[in-house]
Amino acid sequence: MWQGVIETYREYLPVSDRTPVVTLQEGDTPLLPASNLSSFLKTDLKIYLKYEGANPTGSFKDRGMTVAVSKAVEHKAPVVICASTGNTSASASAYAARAKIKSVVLIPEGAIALGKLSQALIHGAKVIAIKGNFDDAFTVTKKLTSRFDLVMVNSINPFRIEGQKTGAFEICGQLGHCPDYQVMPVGNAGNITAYWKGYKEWYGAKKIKKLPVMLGFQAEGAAPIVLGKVVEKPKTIATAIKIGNPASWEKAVEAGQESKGLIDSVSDKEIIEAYKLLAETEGVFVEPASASSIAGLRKLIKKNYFPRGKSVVAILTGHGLKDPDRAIAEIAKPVVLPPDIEVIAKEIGLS
Ligand code: AN7
Repeated sequence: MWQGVIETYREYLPVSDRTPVVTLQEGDTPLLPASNLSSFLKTDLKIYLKYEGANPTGSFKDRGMTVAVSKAVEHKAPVVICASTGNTSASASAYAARAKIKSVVLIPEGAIALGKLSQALIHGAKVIAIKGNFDDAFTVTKKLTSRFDLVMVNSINPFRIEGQKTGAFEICGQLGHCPDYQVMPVGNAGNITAYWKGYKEWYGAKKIKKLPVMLGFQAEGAAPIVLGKVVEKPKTIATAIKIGNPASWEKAVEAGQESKGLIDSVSDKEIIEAYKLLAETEGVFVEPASASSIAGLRKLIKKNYFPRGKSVVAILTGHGLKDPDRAIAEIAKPVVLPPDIEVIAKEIGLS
């Protein structure tokens, strides 16, 4: 039985016999070959989709949260706290519930997707909506943590990065080798930091013979790393990555540079196109932030960035059901008809 990322990768994680393992059996997510997408994009790239939306709370955050909450319990922390654009709060509140400790989540008022808010509420977190954006919520959370006995479980908590690096281990195991390229969204920049650390450790442990090129994508209206300056009022429909001052900024730049990759941006229009394309061609429903991986991949294919015959893994960080409002807003509504066989048959085009 799969026992979650701590048991599976125990020797590569900062845990000991004294660490109580708090797990929802996260990890072991699908790595789907995406040949329909390759055909559509007219590329010979071998594209794989790492579907992190298949984690227990519907996002990649669970890999990091199992380690962060387990360590918090080991250190007898009574309360975990985070600022969040949604997925961190969903994950933190679920793992805290399982650990029987309290969770507090600070979210930007009116700016997180419905599914994520419902998760934090149902798991019993103390949910506080901040009058401000994510960056404001993050700053005040850090201040609270320095004054009170709280463990912050954002990705500035190094245990989060440790857990999330297992995504890299898993991809290499599933593929049987290291991919040539990896594309992923960048928000607070913890995940690109974690993946790059994971690949380097796996290389150091001689599990893989080379390292991938790391390609990170921010949303155009929230692209501080690309612009080289803090964005005071970030703007994008991809609420998960609506972040103007990422905590792991330097580490993300480092991952891009060391791997000879890049950090670039994609527009909301490109994100929405990729969002629909992925759902229509591969049957994979992701949230908009995750579609920035595919939007970025598409942008680079158009620029002839990739040499022939290479492989690329796209990290799909969160499930589409997190943000149902966005899907409904983008697609035409269902037609409403009476329960009449003739009328329905005509609408389908059968008669
Ligand atoms: C679906 O939940 O920052 O670059 O507070 O939810 O590691 O921040 C979420 C980020 C990508 C960006 N995709 O990852 C939060 C939060 C999805 C996300 C990212 C997030 P990082």
